[in-house]
Amino acid sequence: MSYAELGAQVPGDSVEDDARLAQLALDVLEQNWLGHATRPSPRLYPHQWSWDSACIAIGYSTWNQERAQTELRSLFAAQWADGLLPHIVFSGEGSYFPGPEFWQTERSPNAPDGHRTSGIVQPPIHSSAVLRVYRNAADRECAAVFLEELYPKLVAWHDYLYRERTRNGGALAEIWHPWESGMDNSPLWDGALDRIVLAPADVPEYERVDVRLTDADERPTDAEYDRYAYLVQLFRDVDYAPEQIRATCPFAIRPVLFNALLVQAGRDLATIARELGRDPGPFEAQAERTAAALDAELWDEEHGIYVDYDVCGDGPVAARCPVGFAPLYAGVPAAARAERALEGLAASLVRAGDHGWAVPSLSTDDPGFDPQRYWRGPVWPIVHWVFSQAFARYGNAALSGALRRTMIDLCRSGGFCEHYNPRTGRGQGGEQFAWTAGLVLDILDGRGTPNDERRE
Ligand code: 9WN
Repeated sequence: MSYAELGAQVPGDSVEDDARLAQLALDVLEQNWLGHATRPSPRLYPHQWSWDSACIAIGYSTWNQERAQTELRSLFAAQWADGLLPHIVFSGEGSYFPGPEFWQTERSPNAPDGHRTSGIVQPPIHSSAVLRVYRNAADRECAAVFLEELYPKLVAWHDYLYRERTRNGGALAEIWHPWESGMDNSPLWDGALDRIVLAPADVPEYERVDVRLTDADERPTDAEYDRYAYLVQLFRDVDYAPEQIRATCPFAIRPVLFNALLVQAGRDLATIARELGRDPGPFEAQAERTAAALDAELWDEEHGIYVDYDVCGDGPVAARCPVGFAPLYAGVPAAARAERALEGLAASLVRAGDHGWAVPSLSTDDPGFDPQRYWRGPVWPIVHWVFSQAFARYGNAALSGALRRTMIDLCRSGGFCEHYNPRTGRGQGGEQFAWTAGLVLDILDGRGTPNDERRE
């Protein structure tokens, strides 16, 4: 089926009881509210996570401005002196592996006083979230104070990424741990992780908590966790010094999704700078350099998709997942290439039971596809949110709407879960999931396009 036919087949939005669903989403956020931030899920993830929080703030933004601002303020309060925005800010309660005693980030001179955090990052969607919160705010005076306060922190975060996470003058950011991608056990990391051969003595002592709390079949394997823990130990051993990690880390990847989000975030940071009367030039230039590098270095002409680059393996990552179309979200490809990528994205859609078109995290015809195992098949709300905006940006309102309706339908029937089975639509992973609720609130708010496409 062609892209155009698929779009034409999608039925129009039929909103049944969106107000009720919004209230349920707000209830989930309330249940996860820690008093200063929102945990992703009551049992599985009892602390604050970086890209979850950005999505949660986007969700709060039209419903509760103060919460949205507090969410982002508390995340950035734990930013490191060198600009690193940690992927977890520990809340003091709740069991999670790896906890602060495993990370030992106090070894780094850059770690913040008074906050316990992890020592790695997550995808940089924060400038986009801050801009969204600012634009949706009803109390303009408070919003202006918020924007002024967050601006230097966002600048430091982007500076960190361009200073520490690029090399040889390149404009694509790299990750040093699968958790930094936000897509922990995606097959995208298999090749790089397979090269890390561990003797038993190399693996630090640890005990998983996740498999006690949720179905082990829906989680990464023990072999993957050994490597996750090994990499953290490696960072810990060099006191989280970025130059040493860059020189020695056996895992370094330039991911498509991470960089696509960075392009949009850079443009949004430029808009914020303009709003505040500062110079947007440096952020526009960074965003356009990263966009150009994505298009020039990561496009795979043979398969018509963008592919991650394995820095240590010195070549493109062999695995291909639908997130390889993420540059569409940031409007990176033009003309024929965009058309081909949109066709490819549309061809990757599957019917999630009776719930409509869904983007699986791995193609259902990939030999490694598993409808339950985390980032190896299940449908993730963040991926739907990204691609509903991608379709909207390129003018396919029907498919954009279809992806939004699917998310609404999945949550209405199965609750706000961590991820969903792409064959049946069954909710899986953690329950009462905050960023699922946050993104659904944004979807219900009817916003279908990235920030720079919107009208004021
Ligand atoms: C590790 C919190 C996070 C999400 C990630 C998701 C999962 C953590 C884990 O949960 O990762 O950061 O323990 O599995 O993969 O995207 O931010 O919801």
